[in-house]
Amino acid sequence: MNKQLTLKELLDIIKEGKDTLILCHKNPDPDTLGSAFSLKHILEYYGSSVHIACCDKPSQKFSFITEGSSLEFIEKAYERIIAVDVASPIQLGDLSRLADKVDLIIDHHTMNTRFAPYYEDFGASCAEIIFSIYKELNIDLPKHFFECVYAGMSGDTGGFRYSNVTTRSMEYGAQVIAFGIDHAEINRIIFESKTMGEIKAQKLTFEKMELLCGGALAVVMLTNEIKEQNGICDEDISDIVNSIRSIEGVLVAVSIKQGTKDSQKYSISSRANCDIDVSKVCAMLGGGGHARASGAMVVAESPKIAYEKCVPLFEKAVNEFKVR
Ligand SMILES: [Mn+2]
Repeated sequence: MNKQLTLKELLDIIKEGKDTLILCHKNPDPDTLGSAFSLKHILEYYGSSVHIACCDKPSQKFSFITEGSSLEFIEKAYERIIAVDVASPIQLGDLSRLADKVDLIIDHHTMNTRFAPYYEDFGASCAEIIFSIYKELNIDLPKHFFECVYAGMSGDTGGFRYSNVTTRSMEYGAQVIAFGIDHAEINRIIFESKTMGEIKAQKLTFEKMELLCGGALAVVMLTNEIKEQNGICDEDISDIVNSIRSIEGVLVAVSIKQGTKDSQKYSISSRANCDIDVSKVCAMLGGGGHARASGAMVVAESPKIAYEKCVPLFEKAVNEFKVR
């Protein structure tokens, strides 16, 4: 059983100047990136040197957070490793081999597996935790810190619109904006800007998707064959589940993506538009996340087998909700 840190213990750790590696979750989104890069500012303030790594390359769009870093892992002996917004070792993807070396997890997922000593707070985003830390420390940090925190907060709440938004989310959002960041531009980049590859992937997603449970369940599977034939890469399809989620009448959206490096691994992403807890379905597949946004990794010999492993579970959840 790993230790749960109090805020005081967390602050003491943060103030220790150390050679630090920060790990982001796979398929990096604005919250894991924003949390990592804002935490970097805090750690550097206290004399730490910081490198940030992720198993996947971040989208070019998020270079306002990453400042162009490719987040490649550099093999060396770090004095400490901190994981941000990472609920389980699986979420570290190819870097999951580092999971048992992690010294500290800072996270907001209710289903966190607590694979290392952890500090948790079930707010809307991990960035809210980083901002809480900043508020305790009250130190001078550059504007980039606030841009990163805002990106994380806004990213995980869909621009402060999702059911996970609390009064604290709005208060923190307001307090961050007060530092003079261009919040409208950050939101435009996160929500209203797509690369041509993403647009192509979106078109393909609508062509390939199917509607089950009388239109309440939208499922799309993208295999390596489909990706190759259409010249799209993993970065382009990172957000496809949200495209099919927007269809009127859809209660749950699921995307199944075959692994590029390991074709027997299928990454499942699910989103709920209602009170169906998709994290419970993903838990049956060995994954987890939030009630309305969860994922899992399924190992299967063929796309058909991967599909059969997961889709019936989502169908069952949707059908049970509908008769409720
Ligand atoms: Mn998050």
